Amino acid sequence: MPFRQEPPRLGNQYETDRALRSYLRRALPQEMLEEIEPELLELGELAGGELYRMQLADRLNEPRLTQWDAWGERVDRIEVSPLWRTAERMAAERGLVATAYERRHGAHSRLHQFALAYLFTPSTDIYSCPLAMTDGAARVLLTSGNGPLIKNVLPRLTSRDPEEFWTSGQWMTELSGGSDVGASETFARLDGEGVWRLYGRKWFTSAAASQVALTLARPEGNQGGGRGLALFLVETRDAEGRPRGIRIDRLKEKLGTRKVPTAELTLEGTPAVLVKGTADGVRDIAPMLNVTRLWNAVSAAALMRRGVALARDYARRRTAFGSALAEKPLHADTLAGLQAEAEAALHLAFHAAELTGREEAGELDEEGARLLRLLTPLVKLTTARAAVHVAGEVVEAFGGAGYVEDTGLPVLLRDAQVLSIWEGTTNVLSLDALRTALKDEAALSSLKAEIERRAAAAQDERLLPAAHAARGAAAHACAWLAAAGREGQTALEAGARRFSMTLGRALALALLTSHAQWSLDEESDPRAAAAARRFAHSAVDLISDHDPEDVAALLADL
Ligand code: MFK
Repeated sequence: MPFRQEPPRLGNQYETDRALRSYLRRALPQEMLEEIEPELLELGELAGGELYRMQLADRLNEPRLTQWDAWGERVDRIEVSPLWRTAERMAAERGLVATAYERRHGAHSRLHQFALAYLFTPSTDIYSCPLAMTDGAARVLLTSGNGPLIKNVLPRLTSRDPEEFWTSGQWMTELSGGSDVGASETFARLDGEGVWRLYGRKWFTSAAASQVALTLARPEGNQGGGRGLALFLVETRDAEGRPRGIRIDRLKEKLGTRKVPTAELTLEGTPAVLVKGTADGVRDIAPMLNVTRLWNAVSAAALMRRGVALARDYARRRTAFGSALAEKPLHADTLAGLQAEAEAALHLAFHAAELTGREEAGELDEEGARLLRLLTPLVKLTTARAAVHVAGEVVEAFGGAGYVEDTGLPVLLRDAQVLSIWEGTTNVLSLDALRTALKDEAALSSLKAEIERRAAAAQDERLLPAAHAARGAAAHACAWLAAAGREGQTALEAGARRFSMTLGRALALALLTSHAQWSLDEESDPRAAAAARRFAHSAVDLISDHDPEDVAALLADL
């Protein structure tokens, strides 16, 4: 028989996810889990079967922009890939956004929703992007108090009927800056009929095929910076499907997320509705940022899980030097490190989801809400960085096959890379976390206390060093903040990423440790403890200071 290599295969992505199932068993009331499990099993089956096969078959399809029709009419139509069309329908029917707003399970509804999203995301080519933004827009509208928008638009965003369901874009980035949103140049003018009209260019608008979008513009006469911007809602098309004062200049040629129709737009008097006031738009859109950052974290955990599932399966099917890769000590050791990273990300992302759900259900006190404000950027940046690392290792675990497009593997790395860029880069979010920690000492103290409380749950002797490492890293980060604060702003900013990553990874370790104790006690399962021990040895405490002269020397030419 000539040599024949079997491709990697996926099983039911819920059934085979020990870490997710164990987490949900702990976090959810038993009767709720029993109620939602059939849905999770069904989606897990689709994600590992039909949807995954469709995804492989859909590999070469990309969104298409048609700017003109045959008769010279400007139409700017975007056609998305077949898998995206399926994903849109499924997402509505399965309540990928709606679940969080129907609140059938009160504070636990967010966990229900994100368990679905975690299963759905890796098999639907980043359709999670429009869903994240739709969820963020729904949250913004709900908190805005804008009666007409809550009455007319919110039900669309949270509908389970594919014919009714609308997605929302989030148009913030301009040529002048993706991070420095306050530098936006788009302006808003009231026309003679009292309608706001927007003029300007939006340089990076993800999922431009959405029916509505939230965007920022400066009402004429307003001050510069973020304070002078106002938040608007735009309905993108008229009843005939023509763009409403919007020109789609082109689709972006991106490294990854190539199924996402990310566009450059020119707003040419686009009619828009004020969501809240005529200023403070950055503050008004912030709830959307926090929701999309949470989606980002869940997506990061989900994509890591997908990569590791494929690599683990392949290791059993691939033979080299006389035995399966899974039997090779070094290969097994490498995969074990990736599994621990993926489990850490799962706990971190779902911890933030848990708090978000409690906040929305009115169960979080003032202290909890401030903790969540600090936690959200930390969770986003920590999981995104880990996802890029894990995706790189996953591709490598396949050798040359991981580098070849028609295996469907390189896309894992390309798509993972976006997670640390959009919705706030690692550095921008590190600075956001630093500012929040400095402004709100109580939030940092709450986070440290949370890490200590989770670590203290570990009683098993073999978990104690991991618990100790989590507490030590958190204490080190807090001590560094105090010392750098005495040195001044330059020292604080230069160390902000190490500070944030240390807090994020320390919290992940503490969560893993406390869950591991629960799993030992309640499930007699030693595997979560193995993940905690492994993660404890994977660069949790990153605090260090570097001489600014060394930094300058390293960046000096010649
Ligand atoms: C797979 C799923 C992924 C999801 C899909 C994503 C696709 C989307 C593609 C994109 O759109 S990428 C574009 C994303 N862009 C960003 O995320 C912007 C990154 N930059 C920042 O986050 C900056 O920190 C920020 C723009 C917010 C800074 O702007 P400013 O003008 O310097 O604002 P400032 O002074 O920091 O904040 C203004 C107010 O908002 C303050 O409140 P007050 O007015 O009461 O003082 C802040 O406290 C508040 N604020 C800012 N960020 C907040 C927040 N409040 C709550 N949560 C936050 N995150």
